[in-house]
Amino acid sequence: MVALLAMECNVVAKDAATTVIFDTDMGNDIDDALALDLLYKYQDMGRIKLLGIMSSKKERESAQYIDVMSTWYGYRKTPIGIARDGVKGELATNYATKVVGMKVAGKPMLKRSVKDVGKLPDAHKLYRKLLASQPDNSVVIICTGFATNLGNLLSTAGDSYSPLNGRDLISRKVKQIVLMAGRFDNTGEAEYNVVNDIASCAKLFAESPVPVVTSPFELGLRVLFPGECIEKDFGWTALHPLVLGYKAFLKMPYDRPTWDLTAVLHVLEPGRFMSCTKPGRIDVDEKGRTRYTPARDGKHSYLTATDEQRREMAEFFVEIISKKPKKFRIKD
Ligand SMILES: [Ca+2]
Repeated sequence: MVALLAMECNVVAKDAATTVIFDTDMGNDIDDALALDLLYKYQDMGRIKLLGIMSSKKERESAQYIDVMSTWYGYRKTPIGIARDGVKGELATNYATKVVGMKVAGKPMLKRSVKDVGKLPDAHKLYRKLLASQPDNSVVIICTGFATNLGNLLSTAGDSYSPLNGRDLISRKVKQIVLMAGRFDNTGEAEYNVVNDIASCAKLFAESPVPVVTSPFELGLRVLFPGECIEKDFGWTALHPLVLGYKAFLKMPYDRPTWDLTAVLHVLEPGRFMSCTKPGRIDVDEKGRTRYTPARDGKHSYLTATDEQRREMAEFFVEIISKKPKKFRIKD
């Protein structure tokens, strides 16, 4: 008889670069851009390899802004996938659209590498291509937007990249899926990422063959990134897509919850700032509300932090994000 293994929460080895795919609704909230900064800083340190970035938004400016960010950080070849059936975002606060539209003397203010984002591959196809190319049980997927692309991936059939269907390909190649999604604070409210694509999120929790860990709404809500950092710590650059985005998102100065950053941090620094609940099952109801039930053989858990850990996390985010990327340190 084979004993059931307890669900591993902190799956990332600290001595080797972890391979990561980042799936984001870039443009809806500035925390996605802050989270991508963390990923590129850890790639600078050789701690992760960012295999690809997927946008779950309908607006093409989301992918354009991702391309601008990747180019600025020196990673212009990072593959980008788009959701042709993506969720339509809110336009008034969309910093991605504002930043990619910024011009100097009639030309885009920030360099980009992708000529036509409309020709980028579908995210679920790019997932298949990237996953098929990796060693078994090696990839961590972080999704800080809607589960649209992962839902689509789960529904794919075998193709030229792999004979495996989406579910079996995830089972073979992915170690863990980490989300920013849901809430477990007994308010009866649904969380934004879930409620914007309830069907895909419910499908992901119901069908994922690998462990799913989520950072819930109430965790990032209480760890604020300070607007003061944006105002004071970036005197070394006039053209920073993250700084421009932060300033374009809401009226300055403002502090912002770090929802998406906490999900990324769990992968970058496993066990250091947050704990996981015991294994359980997370269900999504028809209104997008999430419910967690402990279960010994469950594949789901969510992240929690003490007051002290939240303070440490907030300081750590400022320390990493205010650092110059490697590309700029070399020039000094
Ligand atoms: Ca997000």
